[in-house]
Amino acid sequence: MVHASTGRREALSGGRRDIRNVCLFEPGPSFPTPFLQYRVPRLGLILLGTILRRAGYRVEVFLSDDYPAFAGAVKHADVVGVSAITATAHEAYRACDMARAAGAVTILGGPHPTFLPAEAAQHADVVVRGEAESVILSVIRAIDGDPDAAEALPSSTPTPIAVVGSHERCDLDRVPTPDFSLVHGGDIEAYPVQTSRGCDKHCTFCSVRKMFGNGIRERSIRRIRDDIAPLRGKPLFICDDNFGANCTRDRGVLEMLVRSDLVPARWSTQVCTDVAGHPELLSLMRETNAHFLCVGFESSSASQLAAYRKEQDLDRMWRSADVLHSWGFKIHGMFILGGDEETADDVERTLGFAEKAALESAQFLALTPLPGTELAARLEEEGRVLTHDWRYYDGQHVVFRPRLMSVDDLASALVEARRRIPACPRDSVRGPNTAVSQSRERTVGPRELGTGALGRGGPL
Ligand code: B12
Ligand code: SF4
Repeated sequence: MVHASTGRREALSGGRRDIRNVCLFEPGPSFPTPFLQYRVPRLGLILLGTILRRAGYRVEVFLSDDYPAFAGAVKHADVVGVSAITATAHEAYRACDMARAAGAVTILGGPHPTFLPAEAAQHADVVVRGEAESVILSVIRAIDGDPDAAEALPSSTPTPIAVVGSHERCDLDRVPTPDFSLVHGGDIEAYPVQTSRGCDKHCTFCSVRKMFGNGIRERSIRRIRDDIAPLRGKPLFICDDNFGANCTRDRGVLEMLVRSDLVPARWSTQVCTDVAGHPELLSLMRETNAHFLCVGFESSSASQLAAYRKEQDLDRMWRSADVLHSWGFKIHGMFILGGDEETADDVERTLGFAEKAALESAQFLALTPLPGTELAARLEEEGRVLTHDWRYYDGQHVVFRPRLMSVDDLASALVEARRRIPACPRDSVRGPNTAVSQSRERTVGPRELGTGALGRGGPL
């Protein structure tokens, strides 16, 4: 089923290249964000690296704070694979351009290239769309000159560049246990562990369902135990999209931790407010040292929540904050500001909720039309997207024209939110949020967008 253009196919499979060294890189965003305080990698590159290492390739994974080491390693790399979400796409493209100039064959993957493969293809020899576990070996072998491997790839589009899409969602039990020793420099702050992929909700601003599938795919508890056993006692981040959505099964995961003597030092995860309605699950979360819970509150406005298709209301938000606090969990609230149903007063009420509910920390992100989302399609159609410069798609900049407030109002609300509420758990224990002083210059309005006046602060 491969339809890559003959020219590129020949280039990719013309003779043995003797691929040995594969270098994988997860870039950071172009502007500093509170998240950069944490060395928590996404799991994707580590899983792909594990598959390749097991197949005999020499692999190293570099995280964003390790750019100099990555740039050094590229000189000896045969293949360089770079991961991109939208906020990091600009840096991912720069990294690929640099690797190409150094003579490596380049591959781009992740949510951003998945939704914008033609754009990504301007910077890489191969673009992989969707989940890559089932195709990565064939891609590398095809690059290595194995024509059978090229034929085995599920599909690609007839562009000058091979664009591979796996289409099928992989069986999570066939995904290997991640080998974190691949990460250059080690020193991971919280180890990502994935017990499921996908989501059963339909939030309009989110692309998880398109990327990872409708509904929730689970890894068996036996395989999760294998994943966690080598991480015994270490802090974990359960990077499921919606932990607790399948309460009975998720209780099974936590019971396994207790039974197998694998309770981590502490762990965090993302949950919906519904989790507060499941005391047996909360009790097990407590027993297994769940620490910070990242709760998707989004907005205090009922009509806005309905417009986002977020199935909750302010009452439930209050109840869940009370219940989670009463169990002793710390709460990192996740909010989106600037939806079409929201006025500046609604935004103020949302900030008030975060303060009165005494959330330990909260992220207030500007609504952002991420590629692949229903929101992006609609705002594009309505001509309200102000820029496609992905550097600004980090939730800290306003990149669209809101309906019921001005760009400046929304930009100011982001700054005000930062001033009043700690932006991340670490700030909440370390005292005042130092990022606030820089926030104003990091908030984009229409004029700044035109002039490109913002400075760079990224890792590259
Ligand atoms: C853990 C997590 C975080 C953590 C740490 C992440 C980090 N290091 O960036 C924290 C909380 C800090 C975080 C922050 C943010 N995140 Co986040 N995060 C996640 C989450 C929940 C899990 C990531 C993960 O491990 N996934 C599981 C692995 C298996 O998937 P994967 O890494 O994407 O890899 C697979 C494929 O993408 C592909 N692939 C990936 N890379 C490559 C590279 C190559 C070469 C190939 C061939 C294939 C390939 O193959 C992999 C295996 O199948 C995802 C949701 C999700 N389901 O992925 C959101 C997600 C990645 N985050 C998202 C966003 C928007 C953000 C923020 C921008 C939020 C914000 N506005 O501040 C920030 C940006 C952080 C940054 N790096 O700049 C979006 C990205 C969407 C997009 N198009 O940009 C996601 C998808 C969630 C969503 N609701 O849509 N995040
Ligand atoms: S925002 Fe969270 S709950 Fe909503 S669809 Fe995305 S992953 Fe699911």
